Amino acid sequence: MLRIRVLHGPNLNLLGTREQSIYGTLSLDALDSAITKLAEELAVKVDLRQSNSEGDLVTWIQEARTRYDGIIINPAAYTHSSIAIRDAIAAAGLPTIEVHLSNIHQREEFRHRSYIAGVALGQISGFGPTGYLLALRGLHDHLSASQGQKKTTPSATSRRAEKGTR
Ligand code: CA2
Repeated sequence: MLRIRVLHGPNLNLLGTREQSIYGTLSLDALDSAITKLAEELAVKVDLRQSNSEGDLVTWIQEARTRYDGIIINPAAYTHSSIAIRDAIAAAGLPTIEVHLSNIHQREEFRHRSYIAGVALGQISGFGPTGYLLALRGLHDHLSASQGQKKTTPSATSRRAEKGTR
């Protein structure tokens, strides 16, 4: 079973309570329920967490390296400032999808730059809560394809072993 860690950054605990014209009316709990429902359909184990602290996010990304197959993260405002989160994602070496509810490229100039995009498998921005579901499907397909390849494409070492050569 594929395991995916989903991380929500600072202030996303306020979803549905304020700034509804930008971030919509869905609460974080309702968003997590929608993600969990799709994960069940895809037979993916998801672990969902939110923190307002950069350190928590870094720790959870580090932990994911040995316990999960991929990460979905909305780093919220840390997208535009956190080299620590970028470095943690690069060090974890897991396929990671960056999600934003709003289209960050249509908003203020300071939101156009993402420190995360350069180490992410991809970025989804502007689709609201659906963005997380697109990310889950995309990461599921990516991981299934790469795991399938591992099973069907023998490594050079195993090819040599089969042939009895070195
Ligand atoms: O569009 C996104 O998902 C963002 O990551 C959201 C961040 C923002 O700093 C990024 O530029 C884009 C802000 C999250 C704050 O969420 C709130 C939700 C409800 C009420 C207030 C803030």
